[in-house]
Amino acid sequence: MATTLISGGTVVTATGRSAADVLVDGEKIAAVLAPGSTLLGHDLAASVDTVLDATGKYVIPGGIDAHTHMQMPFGGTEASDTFETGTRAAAWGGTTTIVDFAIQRYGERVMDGLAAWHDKAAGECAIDYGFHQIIGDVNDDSLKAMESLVDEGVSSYKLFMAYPGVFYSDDAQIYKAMRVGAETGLMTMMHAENGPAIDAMVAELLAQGKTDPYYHGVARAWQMEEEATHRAIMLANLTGAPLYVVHVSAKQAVEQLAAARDNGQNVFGETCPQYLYLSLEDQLGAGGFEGAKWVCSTPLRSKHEHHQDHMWQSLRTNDIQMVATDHCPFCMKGQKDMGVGDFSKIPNGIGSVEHRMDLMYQGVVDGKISLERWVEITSTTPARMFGMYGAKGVIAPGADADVVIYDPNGHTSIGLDKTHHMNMDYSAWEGFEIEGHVDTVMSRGRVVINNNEYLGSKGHGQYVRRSTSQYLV
Ligand code: DUC
Ligand code: ZN
Ligand code: ZN
Repeated sequence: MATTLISGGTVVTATGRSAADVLVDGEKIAAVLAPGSTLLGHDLAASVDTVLDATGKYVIPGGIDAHTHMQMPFGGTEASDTFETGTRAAAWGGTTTIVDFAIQRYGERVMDGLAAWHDKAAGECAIDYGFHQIIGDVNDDSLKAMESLVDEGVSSYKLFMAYPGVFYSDDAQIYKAMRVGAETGLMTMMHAENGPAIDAMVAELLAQGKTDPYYHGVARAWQMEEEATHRAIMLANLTGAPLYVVHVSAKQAVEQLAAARDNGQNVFGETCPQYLYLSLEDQLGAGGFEGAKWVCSTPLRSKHEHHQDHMWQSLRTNDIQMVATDHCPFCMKGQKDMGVGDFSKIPNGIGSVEHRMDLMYQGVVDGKISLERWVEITSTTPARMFGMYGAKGVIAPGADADVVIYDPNGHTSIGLDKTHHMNMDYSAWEGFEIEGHVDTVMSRGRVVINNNEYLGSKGHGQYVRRSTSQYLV
C-alpha cells in the first residue's frame, strides 16, 4: 500500500492547531507526528513513497458537504450536475464527502427510491458519498420502511413543509414520521417554509403582474420560514425526535432554533454560503431575468434586515451548527429560463459545491469565524451530525485519509472562466475573490487534486454507511 508523508504543515482541527506531519498508509491516516519525527529510527521522509510539502499551509480534514442534489429531478427538469461532474467539482474545492438526497416521490416506495439513487451514484463519484432519504409520501408503507433506513446506512430523512403537490407533508404526516424518527434514532431533516401560504402569495403576485425573479424572494417571506421552523420544533418537542433544519436563511428562524436549544431540545440548524454573502436586493433583484441565477428556497434575504450578519454571528455562537451548500445547479439556458414571465416556474437551486470551503475560509480572513471553527462547521460537525465521525471529519490515526492542504497565501478568483468545474453555464459566485487556495486534496489516501490539476477518477468514491448522529446529547 502506498505511503505518503504530509510534512511541514499546520494541522488544524475543530479543537486546535499544531505544527505536525501526517503519515498516510494506504487509505488511512497512520500517525500524526511532531515535525521531522523518525519512526523506529527511520527517517520518514526517506521511507515513504511520496512526500507532500505543506510548509506554510494548513492541513485540514476534507470538507463534508452534507446537503447536495446531484441530478435531482425537480421543477420540471433535472439538476445539471451528475454524480460524476458534481463530485469532481467538489474535489476541486476541497470537499471529499457529500451526502446527497435519495428521493421517494409520491406513490413510490422508499426502498425503490433509495435503490434508484444507489444506481445513479455507484461507479460515478470522484469522492465518497452517502445518502439522506427524502420521504415525499408519508403513509403506512413509508413509515414502516423508515424503520429499516439505519440498517441501510441512511441515518437521516428529510420532510418538506413546502412544495404542496410535490414533496409536501402536512402536520399529521410530520407528526407520524417524527414518531418513527424518535424511535429509530433517525435524524429528521426539515425544509421549513409554510408552502400553502407561500403558494397563495405567489398566485397573488403573479395576478398583479409581478413576474420577475425578485418576487420569488417576496413570496417566500421570512414569516413563512419562522412559522414553519417553530411548528417543526414544536412537533419535534412533542414526539422527542431530533430535528435538523436545512438551509436556514432568516434570522427569525435562527432565533426559534436558539430558543429551543436553550430549552435543552435536540434541534440543529444548517445554513449555506448564499445566506451569508448574497441578498434579495443585490442578486434576486439584479434586474430583469438576471435574478433567476439566484432563485433558491429558502430564498436570499433582505440585506436591510441584516439576516446575513446575524447568520455569521450564529455560526460563531453555535446557534447554527454547520454549513452545507444545498447544491442544486440549473443552467440559465434551457432550465432557469423556463421561468421567463413567471418566477414560480424557475427551477429552485444554486450551485456551490465547489466553492464552500473557499467561501467559508474567507470568513476566517474577514475575522468572522476562527480557523478552528472553519474546520468544525465544514467538516467535523457534519461528520458528527450525520454519523461519520472517526472515519471522516478529523485528522487522527485510523481516520480515512481525506485531507486538504490549504494555502492561506494562495488566491482564488471564482467565476465561470476561472475556478469552475460544475456543470452550469453561469456562476452564482462570479467575481468573488478568496484570499486562500485549495492546494492539494486527498481522498482516502489518493491525491485527487494537486497544484491545480485533477488526478482523480470516477468510481474512486465509495458509498459511506452512516451510523446514527454522534451530535446528540
Ligand atoms: N431548495 C432549492 O433551492 N433547491 C432544491 C430543493 C430546495 O429545497
Ligand atoms: Zn429544501
Ligand atoms: Zn436541498
